[in-house]
Amino acid sequence: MADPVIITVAPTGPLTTREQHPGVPLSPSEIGEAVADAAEAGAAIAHVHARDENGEPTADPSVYAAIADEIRSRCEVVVQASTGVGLTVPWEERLRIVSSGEVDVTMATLNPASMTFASGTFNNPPEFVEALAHAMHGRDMHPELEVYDVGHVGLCLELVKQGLIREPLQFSFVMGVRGGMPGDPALLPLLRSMLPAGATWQAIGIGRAQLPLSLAALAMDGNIRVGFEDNVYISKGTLAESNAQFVRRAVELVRASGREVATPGFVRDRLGVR
Ligand code: KMH
Ligand code: ZN
Repeated sequence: MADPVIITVAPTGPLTTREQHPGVPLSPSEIGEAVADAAEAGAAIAHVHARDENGEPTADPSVYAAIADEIRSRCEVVVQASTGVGLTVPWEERLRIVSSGEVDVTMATLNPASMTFASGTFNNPPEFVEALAHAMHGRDMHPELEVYDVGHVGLCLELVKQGLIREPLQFSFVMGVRGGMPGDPALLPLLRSMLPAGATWQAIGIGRAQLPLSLAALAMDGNIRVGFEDNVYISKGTLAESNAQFVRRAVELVRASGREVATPGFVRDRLGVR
């Protein structure tokens, strides 16, 4: 019997603009509202990015703390803070999200390698990755391991060997970013075969890759992520009404696949997070 499907909503991201979608939530209260609607629809995890008053990505711990508060005052989802933040924010600032002690979340992202990302550079040097894993471990924040290429799995497993990440591991296969793996479902069996027993994984399809990768993940015991961070079109040429609409469609797909939708409580038990 396959596990229930964990639906993560990623409502904002670093790159999506109001020009691309007028409804992208930017302020902590907008993010709180969008996540509450998505949680009502069936999301169990909220993957969040902070923006400043100009709508630009920020690693300011106080904004992350405000987002977590806005979400927790409305719903029970597991809050996962992005430490990727945005391509223009230096890693020393990004580290403060988990090292400052200001942001009380139980999950945060860990991006294991530097890479070309769309038209920019995503800077994750080894000393940052190790410091991030160390800080998260010390604060009982569980990492979401974001894998953009096959070799990134091995880098994550090295951190496990060093005792910096505890099991069960949670992997995300991010596919369709320029500079990373293409959005091709045929890669999923290979990626899944590289994971240790007991790990969970989700497919993150960017743009038009979102729907086919969600369908493939559902057929393979995987989990899915939806939201404006990854894609704003519910179908070709049609903007989604909201992040919650993406979650409602994900729930329909999960049910059609014969699997159940996971609750936040299931996530907490499965991953051992608060
Ligand atoms: N900010 C992007 C470069 C994360 O959330 O940790 C990648 C990203 C990863 O969004
Ligand atoms: Zn993100």
